[in-house]
Amino acid sequence: MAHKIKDKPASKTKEKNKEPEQFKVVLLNDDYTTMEFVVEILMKIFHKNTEDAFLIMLNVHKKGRGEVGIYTWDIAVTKTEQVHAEASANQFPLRCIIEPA
Ligand code: TYC
Repeated sequence: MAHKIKDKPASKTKEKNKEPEQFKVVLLNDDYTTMEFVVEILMKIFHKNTEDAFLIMLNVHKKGRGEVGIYTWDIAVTKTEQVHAEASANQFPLRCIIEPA
């Protein structure tokens, strides 16, 4: 597999009686993925409305990276894999990464 997602990092805090750990999905800019495709991905996979999807896409385009949402580990991994699968299927290099929230 070309880009295997790393294992969940060890928790720094005791998990007993705590809310589940949260992780950021961070979208990365590139020069080849179309703005339209990024907006579509944000709507389809992250359930953003048209306006929010456009603003997130533009922020990533200008700044190089940007937070898309905060999720539990399993959901963050699933969404990241969905983005990479859709991007590959459409021959775009679009990537996102997972970071502790
Ligand atoms: N930079 C891309 C372009 O100019 C658009 C883009 C935005 C790509 C956000 C990736 O995560 C991204 N076509």
